[in-house]
Amino acid sequence: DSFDLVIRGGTVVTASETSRCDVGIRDGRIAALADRLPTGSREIDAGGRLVLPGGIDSHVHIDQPSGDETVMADDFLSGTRSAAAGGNTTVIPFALQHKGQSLRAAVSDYHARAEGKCLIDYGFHLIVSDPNEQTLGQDLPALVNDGYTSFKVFMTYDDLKLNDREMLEVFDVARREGALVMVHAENYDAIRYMTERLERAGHTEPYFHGTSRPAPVEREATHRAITFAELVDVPIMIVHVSSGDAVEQIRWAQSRGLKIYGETCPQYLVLTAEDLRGLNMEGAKYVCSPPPRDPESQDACWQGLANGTFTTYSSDHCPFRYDSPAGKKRKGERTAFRWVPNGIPGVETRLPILFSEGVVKGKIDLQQFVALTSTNHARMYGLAGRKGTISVGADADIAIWDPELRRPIRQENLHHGADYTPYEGMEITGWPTTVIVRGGIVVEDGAVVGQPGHGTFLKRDLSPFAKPRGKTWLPG
Ligand code: DUC
Ligand code: ZN
Ligand code: ZN
Ligand code: ZN
Repeated sequence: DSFDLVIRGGTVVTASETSRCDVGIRDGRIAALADRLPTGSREIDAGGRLVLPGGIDSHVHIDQPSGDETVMADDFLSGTRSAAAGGNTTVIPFALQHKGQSLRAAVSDYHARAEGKCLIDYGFHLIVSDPNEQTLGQDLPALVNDGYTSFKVFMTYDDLKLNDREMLEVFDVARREGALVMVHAENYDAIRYMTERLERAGHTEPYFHGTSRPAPVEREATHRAITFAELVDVPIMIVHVSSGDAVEQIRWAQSRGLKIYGETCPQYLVLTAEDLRGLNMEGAKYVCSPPPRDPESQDACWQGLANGTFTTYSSDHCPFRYDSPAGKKRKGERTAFRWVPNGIPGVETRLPILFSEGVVKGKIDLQQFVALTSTNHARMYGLAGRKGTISVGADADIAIWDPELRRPIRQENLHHGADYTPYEGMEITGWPTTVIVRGGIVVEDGAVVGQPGHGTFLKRDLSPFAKPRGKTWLPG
């Protein structure tokens, strides 16, 4: 009954408390939490450091082809390497269904991409883009049953968007199966109209990406998604919320007793539309959707994190290389913002940014940090009990942090496949130094030492958050 590993003398933080104790690990699980545990086969001195549940990033895109010539900058090796270096022990990327493809084929495809490559544990959300009879009647229910208990729908993008009726149909299946729906809420037609007007006026630089999809575009779609969720009686998660307007919609829905959840991301806390300016195509480095907005929007997102409107804080890691025709810089005539792939890298910088800007600057406390970056993700996405906390019996997924380590974010120090970071030069206080996944050391004193294949696929339980209220407007 000795331990494989003992983490000694650190300050252990969970979503509910902070305490000084040793952590004893055996067979990949946390076996004991107490003062002065007996010696383990291996020991880590965590004196002066924080011992946190490993980060869970429930919104990342890895090795996700988009159907045109763009190529995502991370595969499952570099993506999970980068995630681990940033203090994460689990990621939940997406398995995207292309139109005309069966959902099952999409899932097999992503398993093949991930198999043997991951340094940390992973699950998959589904992206439903073709809600035909096969998808809704058979594949989706079967896959939910197989542990893919959440899926995303898009209200915009030519290749992905669902119309209102399709949204209702998909929501209805989610309610019946107990799955959690994630919604990308932006109004497709409004964006198209704005984009065409901007292009006619010659406004095609990356800066105008933001102008083409201002806050009302997000607010309207958020409200519409909430309305459908109420009609069908299904809980939904509004992902990557960027504006005070959308935060208000979510808060309004919550105050009416609806189960509407929200997620925000680092880019909405520390970037603004001004970052999309820049000579040549430099602004393309910041093109993501929804776009970064203004200081008032940043404040609203911070408030949403502090007051519980948001349940989760994720990266929306969606990396493209900047200096590449397969990435942000397209060749020939296709230099207008409409051709810039949407998405920015951030899985490695998510936690340090929230720690430094949030905890160190007093906007949130350590308990909130752990809840927003780990515990709530586990609860929201069916991993509670196994992941997201430091308690006896849970997987030994741990990040040891040096809360005083101060250094700037530099591309040269990151492990992702992108060739830039939108946060270059940002001063950060507090970095993860050692990361442990199911008892295996994946990052040691800042160096990635984990092995591809150590990360395993996670079948997830139904989310307790996805339980309907029991009040539907649906007939019959
Ligand atoms: N939505 C995402 O969730 N990620 C990247 C781009 C997008 O529109
Ligand atoms: Zn999205
Ligand atoms: Zn995303
Ligand atoms: Zn291993």
